[in-house]
Amino acid sequence: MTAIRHDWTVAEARALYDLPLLELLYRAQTVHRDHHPPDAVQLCTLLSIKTGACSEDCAYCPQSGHHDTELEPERLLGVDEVLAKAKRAKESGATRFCMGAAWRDARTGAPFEQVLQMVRGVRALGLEACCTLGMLTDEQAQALAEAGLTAYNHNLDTSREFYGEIITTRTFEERLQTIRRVSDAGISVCAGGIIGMGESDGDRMAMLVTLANLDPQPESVPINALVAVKGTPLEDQPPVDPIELVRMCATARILLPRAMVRLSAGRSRLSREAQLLCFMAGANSIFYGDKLLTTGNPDVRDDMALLAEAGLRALVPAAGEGGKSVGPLPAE
Ligand code: SAM
Ligand code: DTB
Ligand code: SF4
Repeated sequence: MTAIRHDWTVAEARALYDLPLLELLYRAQTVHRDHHPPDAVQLCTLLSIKTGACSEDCAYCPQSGHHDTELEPERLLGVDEVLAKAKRAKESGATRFCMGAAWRDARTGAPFEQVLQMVRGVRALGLEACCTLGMLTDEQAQALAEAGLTAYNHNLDTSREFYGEIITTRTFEERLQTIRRVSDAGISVCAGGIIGMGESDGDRMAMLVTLANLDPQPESVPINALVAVKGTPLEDQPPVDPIELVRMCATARILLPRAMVRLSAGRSRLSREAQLLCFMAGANSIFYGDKLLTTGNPDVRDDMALLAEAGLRALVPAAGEGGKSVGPLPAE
């Protein structure tokens, strides 16, 4: 069994990332099989519960109020509407329902109570519940834990060094602080980042090393390839080379052996073969549903066909706490 280490260096991570591709894949697959079923993929569905007009200036994000994108802002959705969507996600085979809000920090008062009700409702459907609401106080983290939240997503997005090139309205340190609060409240941490924003390989590795050296390591690590949206400062970034995404997934798998490595934004641009290479590299979770937050995602029928043709199965939460088991693919 590969040990979990919290003393990774950027040089070590780079040495892995730069290995000959087949050697890197072999090592990642070896670690993967030590900790996970070899043929199972977790299906998570995303919903934007509050869209756009965000006060942060994240250069990649179509929802920032600082950029002139074609996005129509929307108020916080009602509890019934969200739970109806969660029910539909469950029926189509998702096991985790993730709710995202374009907030700098989670609201207080009635809107926060509304989110707590959504969390309780999603859990009552038998789904894992995840939220991403921006920065949290200790009290908010505690309240989310009491509502039964399974995981909280809060990405580092990039390295500490490159952070200021992408976001100026908050710091990398503030990001880490919310992650600590979530962890201290007993909620699983989901934290990852984006590639394709103009960062160096060293930045990519520094981000993975920061995540790996958290104790405990995050339960899930989303790896996003930038979706270059018109009107954002990163609109002209060239698409990520799929092989770099494969290398990123493989290095994440080796550094964070137990984490669910989620192949996240940017999947629409990937060929079936590139996605399968990412699974080979240790990615074992995807966003499943026709939309991410505001941008497109592969059609669910295409995803089902891809998984079925490759003989992959859906990961289902085990009864009781902790652990996962493997189930059949959902029927169409
Ligand atoms: N406002 C909250 C926050 O920033 O933590 C939650 C929502 S935010 C949209 C969640 C994550 O989506 C970001 O941290 C970023 O990693 C990812 N994301 C946003 N826009 C993206 C894009 N254009 N391409 C790839 N990933 C993106
Ligand atoms: C994550 O790392 N990726 C998801 C989820 N966590 C919240 C969001 C991707 C958003 C892509 C751009 C959009 O659809 O707005
Ligand atoms: Fe706001 Fe989150 Fe988008 Fe940044 S990534 S602009 S915080 S919604």
